[in-house]
Amino acid sequence: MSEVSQEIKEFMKSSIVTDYTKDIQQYNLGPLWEAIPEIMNKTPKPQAEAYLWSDELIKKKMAEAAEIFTPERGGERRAIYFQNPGLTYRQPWGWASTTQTIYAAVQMLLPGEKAPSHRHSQNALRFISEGSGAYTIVQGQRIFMEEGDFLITPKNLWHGHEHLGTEPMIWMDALDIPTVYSIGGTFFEPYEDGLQQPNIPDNFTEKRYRGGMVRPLGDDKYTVAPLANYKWNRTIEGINGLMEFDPDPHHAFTVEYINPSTGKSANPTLGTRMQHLPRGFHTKALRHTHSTVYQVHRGSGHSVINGIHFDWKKGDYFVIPNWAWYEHVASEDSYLFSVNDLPIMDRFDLEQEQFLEENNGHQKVTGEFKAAFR
Ligand code: 1HN
Repeated sequence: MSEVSQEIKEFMKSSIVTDYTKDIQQYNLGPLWEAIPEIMNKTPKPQAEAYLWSDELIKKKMAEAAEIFTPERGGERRAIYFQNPGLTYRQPWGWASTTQTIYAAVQMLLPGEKAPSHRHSQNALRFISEGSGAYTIVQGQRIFMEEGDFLITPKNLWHGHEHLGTEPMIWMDALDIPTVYSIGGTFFEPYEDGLQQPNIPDNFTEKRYRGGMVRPLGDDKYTVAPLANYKWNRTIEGINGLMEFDPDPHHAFTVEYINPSTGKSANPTLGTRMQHLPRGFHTKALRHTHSTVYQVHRGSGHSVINGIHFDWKKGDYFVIPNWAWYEHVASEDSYLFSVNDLPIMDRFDLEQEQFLEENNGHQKVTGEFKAAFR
């Protein structure tokens, strides 16, 4: 914007302008001259903030929730979601998501519990933090889940869960709820009969893709979930292969989960990655249009996000907002699972990326984040 003269600045503050602004607002009309500086940022200025929720806090609150709620009593899923403090109570619909586009939560299912089937127009995914012996049933296919597995439930597929094992199961959920809500595309339907019964073999898609990069004939046609469960042992194989070569300076050793029929992101609107940072590795800083929610799957270290130091360890969750500078440092061998909205940015052709040049690609640290219950 060009320089505004002192005379114009004073005029804009005069009662002629402020009275007029007030006047038109009575008729549900908005003054663009007030709105422009608020909404036309030179670069993305998200309301979502960098934030971290500690493993201790999540475990404590989940244990309390387990005393109070069951999936039958108090809702369909025992899930606690991450409310970004920058978004809390500011969203027009009165609830806060984790980033502008992503809802992320922790869900716990106890032995013997069932979560009834339903379907919705949001795309969903799960990353398993702890436990085994529970299955999710997606369109009649029981998919057994184990630590480190990544599962997708793209939009409109019936899905429910049941725990046949003996230890609590804890996983991360992520959905594109805020995106679908804000564009007016929300549909939700409970299954009429509780938990859907199986009608195809257990772990069907996982078996069909056991070979990895060989694809069953006919699967070149797009389907939403040709592979529904990306097993940890296959993900780690992919990372171990990369580790035979030099790490990427900004991403170390990172793989993306993809749909084998298209090569695009496993979920249509949510990108997902597993990143390995060897002990002592320090990535160079970058920023990009898309936002990211991380779960520390293994290890410990810290990230610097817009100059603020965030310590993290196994079980913590943290948010990198749109266009925030960030870099990661591992104190131990670490594995970070992450969910991003890059497919949405790509769909709108909004993605941009920058690498920090100065100071050998490292930010100045100006403060430290203190997590609750660390
Ligand atoms: C959902 O279907 C699940 O299937 C988890 O476990 C969280 C949040 C909002 C709407 C649907 C699940 C959800 C959800």
